[in-house]
Parts: sequence; structure tokens; C-alpha cells
Amino acid sequence: MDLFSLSGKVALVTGGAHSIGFALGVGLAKAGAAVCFNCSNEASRERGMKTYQDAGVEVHGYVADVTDEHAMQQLVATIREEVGVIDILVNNAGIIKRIPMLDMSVEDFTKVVDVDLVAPFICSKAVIPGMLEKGHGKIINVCSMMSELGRETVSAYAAAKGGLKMLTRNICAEFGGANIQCNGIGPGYIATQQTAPLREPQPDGSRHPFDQFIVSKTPAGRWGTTEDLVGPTVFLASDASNFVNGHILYVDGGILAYIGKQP
Ligand code: GCO
Repeated sequence: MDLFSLSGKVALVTGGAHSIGFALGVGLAKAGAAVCFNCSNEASRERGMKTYQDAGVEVHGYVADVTDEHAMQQLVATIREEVGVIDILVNNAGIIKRIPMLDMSVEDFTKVVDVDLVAPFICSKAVIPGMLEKGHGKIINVCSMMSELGRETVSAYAAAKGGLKMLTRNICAEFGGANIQCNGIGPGYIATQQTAPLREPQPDGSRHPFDQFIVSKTPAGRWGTTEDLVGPTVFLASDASNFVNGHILYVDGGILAYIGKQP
């Protein structure tokens, strides 16, 4: 099925050294793309390179701060020289701070918005000129269930991910005519380091109340895995989605469609 093949394409996965970004990098590489990733420091880059190597996947790893426009313009230029013009951008890098709103500083709120919303703007701005040159491009924003729903303590994250949904639609609006498709994946509750605190077993060995809550709210009856996100991302990175634009594809086990089991 060549429709899903990424061979000959160059992909950049931001924050691709571990967790969801790593899984997406492996998936894009296995679909044929030449995969590049960036992270915030050399130690993470080295760890990431080893993890990809252990998985038998060849990648190009770089250190670049996604919130720094100059650094990202430089990175895109370096990748152009060393690998090629970027065809696929996955805006994956993200942070979360779970703090009740009245206790959250403006600095903390702004930091989350900078990484989760401003950085995808910066990175998209850096790659779109090359995509316009080539006459095609794919931008995939890693949104969230919090692009649709709020939850206590995640005000900054929800505001940023809600904004990322609308940035996705705006890039579609502005560049769809140039054959650039910008879509999002909306992970449900995925078992990662970032959600580990929500799944930690209780001192008595019982499951975390939030773990039980999410499993009861998810028709699939389980937390997602990073691998669950790979197929939808390869689809949105491939020619199979050339007429899909401005769409957020929720990969959530059905949680957004379900009112939840009666207690
Ligand atoms: C939380 C979780 C969620 C998930 C994911 C859901 O604190 O509610 O971290 O935000 O990480 O984003 O789509």
C-alpha cells in the first residue's frame, strides 16, 4: 500500500528522544521516512540516539530549544544540509504542570503555553517555507483530550492544547491551497512518564483512584500505549491523508464519545 509509504520523505519529530515522540519516530522510520528528532539537551540526545539504535532504527538527533525561533530556524537549515528539506513535522514536544489555578504562577502558566503552543507555531513557521518550495507538506500537532475538555489543575495545558487545535485549523486555512495538510492527533490517556503520577499504586497496593476513573470512562477499558498513536500518525504523515486537513484525530479508546459507566 504505497499510499501509506513515507519512503523518500524527511520527518522531524520535536521532543522525539523518548515516550510518545520516540514511538512516533520509530513508526515514521519503519514507514520509510528519514527521521530527525530534537531535544533540549545533549544528554537527552545521546540517550535518545541509543534508544533508537537499540530499536534498530537509524535517526538523526539534534539539540534545539523548540521555544527559540532562531534555534529552530538553524535546525531546519542544518537538517536541510545533512538530510534534506523537511516534508513532515510532528509537533510533539510538550510539558504539563498540574497546579490548581489559584496556586499557579503566571510564569508557570506562560512556560506551559510557550512549549505546548508557541513552540508549534515557531516550528511550523520554520518548516513551511521548505514545504512551499517542494509543493507539499504534512504538519501533525500532538494535541490532547484537553483540546476538548478541561480538568482541575491543568488550566495552562488545556488552554495551550485548545489553542493548538485552533492553530492546526489555521495552518490548514492558510496553507491548504499549497498542498500542505496540517492535522492533529488527540491522545487519550496514554501510559507514559508524564501520566505516571496518575497511575501510581496506592500505599495499600490498590490502584490509583484516577487510574480506576479513566479505565471506567474509556470504552476500551484500558490506558493507551504510545504504540496506539503510531498508525494514526503514519496515516496523517502519508499520501493516504492528502484530502484530510484541519482535523484532530482522537486516539483515545473512545473516551470522548462515552458518558462513562454508571458507578
Ligand atoms: C492529565 C493528563 C492528560 C493526558 C493527555 C490526555 O493530567 O489530565 O496528563 O492531560 O496527558 O493530555 O489527552
